[in-house]
Amino acid sequence: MTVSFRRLATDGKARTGVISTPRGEIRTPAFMPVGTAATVKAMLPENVRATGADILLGNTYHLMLRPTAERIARLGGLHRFMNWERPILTDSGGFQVMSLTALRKLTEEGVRFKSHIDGSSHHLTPERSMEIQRLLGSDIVMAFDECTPFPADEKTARKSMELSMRWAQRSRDAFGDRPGHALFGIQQGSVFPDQRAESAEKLRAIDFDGYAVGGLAVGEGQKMMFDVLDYAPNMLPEEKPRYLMGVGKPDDIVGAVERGIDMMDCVLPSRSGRTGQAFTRRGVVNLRNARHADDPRPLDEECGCPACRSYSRGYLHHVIRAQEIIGSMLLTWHNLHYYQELMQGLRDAIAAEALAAFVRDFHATRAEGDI
Ligand code: PRF
Ligand code: ZN
Repeated sequence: MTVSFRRLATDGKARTGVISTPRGEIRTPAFMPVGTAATVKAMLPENVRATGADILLGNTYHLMLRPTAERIARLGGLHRFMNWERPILTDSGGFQVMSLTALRKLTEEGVRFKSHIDGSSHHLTPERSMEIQRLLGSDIVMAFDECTPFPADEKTARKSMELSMRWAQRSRDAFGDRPGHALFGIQQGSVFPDQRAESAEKLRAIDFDGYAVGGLAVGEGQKMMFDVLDYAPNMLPEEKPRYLMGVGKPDDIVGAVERGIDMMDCVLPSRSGRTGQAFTRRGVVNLRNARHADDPRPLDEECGCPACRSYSRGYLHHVIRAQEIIGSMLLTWHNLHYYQELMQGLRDAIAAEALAAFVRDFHATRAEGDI
């Protein structure tokens, strides 16, 4: 069995469909919760599933350092290891090396770096990244790339993009033929349309099972990101899934889906849950705020998650302030539930060709800032 993408409906540039894998179907547009260290922090896998997630994201960088890909392979692969039998997409490691390590050296061959955990030395190359992602048993493997930092001048961006395209070919060659597993290429090119086009051309010539838009959400701001998303996804094959890496806030997700993106991942719902920030239809609620201390109402009256069904704002405020573990659990659950409901709303709206009305209502219901 192979990995395939079926588009079921479109509305403007937006698409809804299904990615089929031997480990199950992924409804698109899809939001992938981040399970960096073989866990979606503060959540049991069955609870992540209960929020509506079809697929998780894992990280080559973290897992190669601890507990190592070889150990995970010996223990039956990442799915068995973390008790998540559905699809897993793994990022290829380069992005995390560049954002998490202080000591690193980038060459044509790959990137040498020292672990942020124990200072040990490692060398990550396209070939080693493919090997690690194979040992993990990842269903969707990402090509090894360099996420071009922002801002970059045209010359620097071009050098970086061209390196990523040579690494994309090496990733393809090293990945080989693995039925049931998919390899996605990653478009770079910063904010330069001609470079995005050239990157897309190179990736199409190599031929991937899906294509990511990389190098965005790196400090350029939403307006500039949307400007790039107005043209970059169109350059990628229409019949393959398009994945926007590391995005984003709810309004980023809505804007990306309107522009033809099918998959996204972000630490925001899980990470901000642990600090007491909750996403709701009406906007962001910061439960650390003292005004919630005596509030008997639920976080969100319309939400069906455990945090909103069984607890008051006063209780959530207390457990977050007291740094009780259940505070992280409840707010992560709520945020992931909210994100997955948003994705279901987007899928339904696209299927009904009513995305414009959905987006209008989405923005009309939300307040700017803390509510
Ligand atoms: N490349 C890879 N992972 C990523 C990115 C990228 O460009 C981004 C950019 N937002 C997030 N994660 N491999
Ligand atoms: Zn809730």
